[in-house]
Amino acid sequence: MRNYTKIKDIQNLSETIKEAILLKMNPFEFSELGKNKTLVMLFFNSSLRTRLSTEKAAKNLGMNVTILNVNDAWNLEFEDGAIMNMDKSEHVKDAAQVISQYADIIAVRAFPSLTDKAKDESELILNSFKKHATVPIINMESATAHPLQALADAITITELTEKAKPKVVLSWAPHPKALPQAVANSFVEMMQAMEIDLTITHPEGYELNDEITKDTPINYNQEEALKEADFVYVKNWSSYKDYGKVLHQDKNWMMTKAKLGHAKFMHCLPLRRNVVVEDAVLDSDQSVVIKQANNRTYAAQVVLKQILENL
Ligand code: AN0
Ligand code: CP
Repeated sequence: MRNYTKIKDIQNLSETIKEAILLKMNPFEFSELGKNKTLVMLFFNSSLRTRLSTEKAAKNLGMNVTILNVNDAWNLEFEDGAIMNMDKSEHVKDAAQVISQYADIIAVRAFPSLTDKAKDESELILNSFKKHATVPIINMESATAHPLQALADAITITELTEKAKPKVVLSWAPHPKALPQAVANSFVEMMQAMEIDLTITHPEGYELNDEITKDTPINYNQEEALKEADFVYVKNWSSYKDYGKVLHQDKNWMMTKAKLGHAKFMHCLPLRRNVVVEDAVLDSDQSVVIKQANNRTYAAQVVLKQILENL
């Protein structure tokens, strides 16, 4: 693997999931592979899981890790040809090349604006690093995708399913703030690439990009969609059509124990308790959110391993 900016960068998904599960059983087996190699992680936004699990994964492979909260550095310009006489002190063209002098792999977290759809869809920040850095790039959640989360989710479902083709439902949840579509997008793409019977349920107006959902069934009736589900993945996202808007926060869409039935409950975290999902679900054995969070390490580790092997 050269870069991991999108799910399609995975050459063989089922083999990669198997490899991640093996790494989980023996995390230090390749502790020489990353020796004297450095991962630089750049954060334009907050993180708990991605930051800690990716650092842990890199260290399991023997790598050195340097983390930069980009707000602490110089304010970056991304526009080509900009006359930089305002507040931006350094161009990404220079910064990306400089960071490449210190890093063997660069990982980037950069959320969308949720105000400028075209700019967000151009993935300006992630793609600027991809263009100007001279080392591989890993996406730690960009404007439109969160492929490390989706890989951890794929590992989790693979570990926990007893069926050849489990039914998975992606169910929208209310949230007071406008959140990205990134987690939902990557989850849908990942489920489409697996032997999964996927249904999406959300209120009208919250349709995701149809270039991503393609022919995946969308049911506006949550109760109907949830019937016979083996896994229910709950996530809020803001409107894609009315870009970045919170159209409403209909409390009826919160996940409850009654609605969940016998399914396992999934969420990428962080989440707001008793807004997105009631305590009774999260505190029950049906919740697998902590397993998902644990698998973030092995998702990151298998990606780093495959990139290191290709350096
Ligand atoms: C972010 C999101 O929804 O994309 C990060 C999730 C991993 N969530 C929040 O900002 C609360
Ligand atoms: N799930 C996830 O990516 O969490 P963080 O935002 O805490 O990294």
